Amino acid sequence: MNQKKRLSLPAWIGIAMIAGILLGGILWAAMGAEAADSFTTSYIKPFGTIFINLLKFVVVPVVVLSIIDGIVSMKDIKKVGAIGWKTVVYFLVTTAIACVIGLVIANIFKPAFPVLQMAEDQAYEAATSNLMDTIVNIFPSNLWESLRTASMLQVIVIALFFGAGILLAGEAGKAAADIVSSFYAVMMKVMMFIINVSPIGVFCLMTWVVASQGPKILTSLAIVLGAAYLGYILHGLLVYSASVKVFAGMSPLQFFKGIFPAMIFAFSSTSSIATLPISKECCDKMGCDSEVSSFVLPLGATINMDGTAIYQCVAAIFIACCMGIHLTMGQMVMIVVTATLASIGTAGTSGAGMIMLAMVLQAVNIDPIYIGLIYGIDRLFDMGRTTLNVIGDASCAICVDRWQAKEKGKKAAVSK
Ligand code: DAS
Repeated sequence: MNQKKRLSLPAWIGIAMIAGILLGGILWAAMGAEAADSFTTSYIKPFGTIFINLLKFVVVPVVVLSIIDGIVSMKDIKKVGAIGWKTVVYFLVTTAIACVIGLVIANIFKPAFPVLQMAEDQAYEAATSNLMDTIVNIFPSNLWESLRTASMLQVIVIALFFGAGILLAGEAGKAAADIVSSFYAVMMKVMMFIINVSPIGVFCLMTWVVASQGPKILTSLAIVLGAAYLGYILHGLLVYSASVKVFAGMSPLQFFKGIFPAMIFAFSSTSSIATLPISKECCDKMGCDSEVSSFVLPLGATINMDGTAIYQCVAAIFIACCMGIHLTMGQMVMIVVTATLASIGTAGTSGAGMIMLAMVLQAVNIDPIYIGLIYGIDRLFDMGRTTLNVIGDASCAICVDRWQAKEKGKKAAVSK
């Protein structure tokens, strides 16, 4: 009996996005902006709010568990020694550069971002604390209060401490590591369920945005999407080309040709974890030692997300701009710090980065509900950011592998 072919999630998200745009446009044209905004805000947006609330509900446990799980997965760091530390340093430096690129591009595109009339009725209290207060406030004084209030930087610091504690506890921490790993697997199932019902959220939020802002918002969405992709491309061409050239002596063209099959799969699947087998095969074909790629790639798919970091910086600036919010330099730095740390907590699965965006927005006091402005096209953002994430993991594997080979060569020369 022929199995009825079910539509894939991306197809449903695409249908929901188009249906939302059409319904929003019809309501805007038929009722006028004000009436359409009032109608959709009263009867349609609440269902989108439910979806964003579900995202906010999972963000704290997902961040805590994924960071702890990511740190604990480095338990072999003592075994792989130099590989481990080189890998973590490479990840953190490239992700921080990605955030800066994202911020610079977002600020260049800022004049083209719209200030939406909803900004007038949002009394926004800019974060008034100075940088030193911000740094002090990153460190939690009360575990439960940090978790209850979703103070995301404090949540991350808590996760880092517990992850390090489990690592340092050795055998005594093993039971805790297993519990974290089990809870993380459960939490990922919960998150994937929320992602799977996301077409409902996409439809409702897209309808509300287009009905209240008019079809002109689509131009703004195209601009912010273009800004993110410009960031993806610049980071990939500048940072990874320079890395493989300088640290691995490999021609960028040879590298991108070698990783191309993984790029295509990442772009279509929007999942770094699902792309792992192809990334591994590409790196091994480029001569990467299997021990290095077997350590770097899975770790990278868990904690290295340069594309996601760029997306979060660009999206945070876009949403702030739409809300008529001027972010200070201190808040931009806060976005870089939060996006870098958020990328560690982002799972290598479809749509995970958008969930972490809620965390970045909360760090600068912006209500995550305004993710709804761009959520309808998140899949389009995700295709590019996942591709960049995968390229970043592969470039790290190639560079660390060549560093190791050079060091082994030097040691051999010295011992002669
Ligand atoms: N889709 C995620 C990945 O697999 C990235 C993201 O959602 O930001 O890397």
